Amino acid sequence: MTTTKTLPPPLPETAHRAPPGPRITPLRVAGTAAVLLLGAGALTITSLALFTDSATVTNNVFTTGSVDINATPATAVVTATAMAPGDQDTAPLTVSNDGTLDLRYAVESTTTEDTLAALLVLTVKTGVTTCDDANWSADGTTIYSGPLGTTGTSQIIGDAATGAQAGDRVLTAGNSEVLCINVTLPLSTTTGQSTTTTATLEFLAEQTANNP
Ligand SMILES: [Ca+2]
Repeated sequence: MTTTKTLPPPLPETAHRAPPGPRITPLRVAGTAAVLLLGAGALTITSLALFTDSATVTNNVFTTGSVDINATPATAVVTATAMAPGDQDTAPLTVSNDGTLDLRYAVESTTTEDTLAALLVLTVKTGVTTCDDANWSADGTTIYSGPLGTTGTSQIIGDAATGAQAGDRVLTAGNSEVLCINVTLPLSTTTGQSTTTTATLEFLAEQTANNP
């Protein structure tokens, strides 16, 4: 008796491979990363779960002060036309510290020409009881007496340079003082007929604080 063994057919090629596992795709990688991130987030939330407290300091306010000087009247405090030697004009000028800081000020005068400006005598006084032509010379303290000014600007009172110089005048915040202004064409004048000059007085103020 002849026995014939029939071998089973060979397995197909694919049968030797490991069974298919989860396939790694980009979508699966992203999902894994998201899970890891969620885990880290959970850890952070856990670490904040402590007793804490804080304190604040409010209303730390700073405000700057101001230097504000004004002179009144602001125009034509003294004027004269057709002057003859011996003529004069006199009027009060109020200088005010309208700022919140103490100040010191200086005064400069600039004229439109130099000939008549050199002939006219400007006198500035403080403490004059009656500031008019008839009475200005009777009392008070002279703080300037000299030419009306120059085209190149002349120092009249004090010095506008930073700091305290001789003649600088101090005005505390909110206060004012009256200057008596007189301009005279001296009786001895022999030149300068038919001449006009215009003077501009400039009041220059600076803070006194931290400015010796
Ligand atoms: Ca000064």
